[in-house]
Amino acid sequence: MTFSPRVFSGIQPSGDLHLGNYLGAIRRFVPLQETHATIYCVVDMHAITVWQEPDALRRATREVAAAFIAAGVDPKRSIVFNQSQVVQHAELAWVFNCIARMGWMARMTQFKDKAGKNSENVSLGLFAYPSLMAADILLYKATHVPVGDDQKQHLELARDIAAKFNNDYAASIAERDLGIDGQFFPITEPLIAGPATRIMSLRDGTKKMSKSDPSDQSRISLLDDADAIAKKIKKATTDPAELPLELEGLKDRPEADNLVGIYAALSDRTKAEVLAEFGGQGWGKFKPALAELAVAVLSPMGTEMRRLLEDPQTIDAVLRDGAERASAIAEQTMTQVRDIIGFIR
Ligand code: AQP
Repeated sequence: MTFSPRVFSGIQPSGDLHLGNYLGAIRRFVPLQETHATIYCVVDMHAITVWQEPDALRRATREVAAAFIAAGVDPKRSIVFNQSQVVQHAELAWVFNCIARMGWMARMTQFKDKAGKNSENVSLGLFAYPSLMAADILLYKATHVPVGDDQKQHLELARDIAAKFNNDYAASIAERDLGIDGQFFPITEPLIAGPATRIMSLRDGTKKMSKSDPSDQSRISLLDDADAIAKKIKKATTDPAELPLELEGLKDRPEADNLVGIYAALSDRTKAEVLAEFGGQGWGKFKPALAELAVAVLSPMGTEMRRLLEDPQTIDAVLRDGAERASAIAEQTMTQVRDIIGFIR
């Protein structure tokens, strides 16, 4: 017997959704609906690991839900909800806080990047973030998680937590016959592939495109209109050389590599195919072509997001319905976890 194929992925409502979130994650959610049971979550409890204005958090939560739907996620086929409505996420995260080791958490590069020199002063939640992420995934016994490359280390930690739980409680799992080949939790596989696993900032090709970058010019927001998208691409930092003919020529040219990667991802081609068309040409040719492509792909989605956001009550109803369906699965897992651990109920 094996775990049935199930996908879980989450996005934080922590600011403007951007092209990196779309290409690295959201866009890939849609075809998975054909092959897997799919659960897509707006992870609002993750967002509050750094300060969020309450009204901005509500707005951003609806914006992420609208992006899922506008990109093609069908909330009838998939479960679409916000994390805080399913309390079992917090409950399982606590159990995992007691499974994960301090040393494992201390190695997380995203915590080090986000805390910077200020690590004494950031929230305990930011440190424990990967444990909540493991709970998000494993509450649904998800077998696959589509994420961008920046989340790879957190996913490895989720695998370590699942393996330690399976091992620590092996006897209890076997006694209750709750395992599949002895495993209560699956060892989840990341789905990280293609030319867009890490989209970089438009201002600095060595930095990840991110919601929390203070410069709006660093990212293409999913709510940018056609004009703003084209302007940002036109102004994107580049080097003076023309585009190379071969992939090898993108080495040590982070900005060129990033823009070619974005073109490849948006046109469903490889970077080599893009260079076969544009190699030898200058930015004056390539940037307008990229702007046209980005506008063609992104602006219908932005328009649909804006339309959906005009009716927040309908979005809230989708999230409530998704939360009910998610809760049914989550409670089943937690009932078993409580028994395995030895909690009386
Ligand atoms: N630059 C990126 N390229 C490719 N994928 C990316 N993702 C994020 N940035 C890029 C993917 O988007 C999903 C959601 O990410 P998240 O909101 O949970 O948190 P994050 O990875 O920390 O994203 P941001 O935009 O950088 O947010 P802030 O600035 O708030 O930390 C994930 O699958 C992620 O891999």
